[in-house]
Amino acid sequence: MSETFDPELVEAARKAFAGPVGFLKSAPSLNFLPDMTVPEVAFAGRSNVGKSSLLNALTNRNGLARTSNTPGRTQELNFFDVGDPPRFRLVDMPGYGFAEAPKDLVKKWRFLVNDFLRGRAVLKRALVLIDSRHGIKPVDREIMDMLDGAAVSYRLVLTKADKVKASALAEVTERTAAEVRTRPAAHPDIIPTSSEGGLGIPELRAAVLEAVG
Ligand SMILES: Nc1nc2c(ncn2[C@@H]2O[C@H](COP(=O)(O)OP(=O)(O)O)[C@@H](O)[C@H]2O)c(=O)[nH]1
Ligand SMILES: [Mg+2]
Repeated sequence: MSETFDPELVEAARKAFAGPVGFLKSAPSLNFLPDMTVPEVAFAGRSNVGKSSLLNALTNRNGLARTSNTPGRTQELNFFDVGDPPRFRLVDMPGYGFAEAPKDLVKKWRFLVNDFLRGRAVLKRALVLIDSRHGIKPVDREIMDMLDGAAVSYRLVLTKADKVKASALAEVTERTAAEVRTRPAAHPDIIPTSSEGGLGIPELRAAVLEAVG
């Protein structure tokens, strides 16, 4: 179940992420998407799952993606270029599942994400972030349904692994893997990560590079 990545791929990925990384643009609607010039990998997850922290850990830059304790309510797609000239692009998708979200905001999120997933030819993979303490929640199943429906291949990534004991991490990893086995577009292996401790970060970089390869 735990996956081993080719050391050469891991090293190539380390180098790719060590180079220039920059914020490209923010798209509040599909009219503002950047041109489809390079392959993309999108990051999805519930608000507060640790998405911004993970983007920062991957790129080794503290302030690249904003991190905070307050669940973000901005419904935007944020694009980051990796490499100069850009070799690939990371897409920070709007968080979902925050409490007291007004219905029209949820609806807007659903249309924006669904249209993006269905229309983005350069989108190679999505990474769906799951909090190690909570496992897959119903709102995560909704985004997985959208990904399966749009035939966008995706991987599940556990976040905040440092917050649970090793035994609990093994258990949630197993449980998560068991659930995605039935999903057509999901990769069978789960990557446990910690943005604080660095667990799984080299592997996640490798998974990104593999997808945009
Ligand atoms: N212990 C721990 N805390 C984390 C980790 N990743 C994120 N956090 C914390 O979780 C909160 C939400 O993180 P953030 O990256 O803003 O989540 P986002 O809403 O998904 O972008 C912040 O207080 C982070 O410091 C992690 O790997 N370990
Ligand atoms: Mg964030």
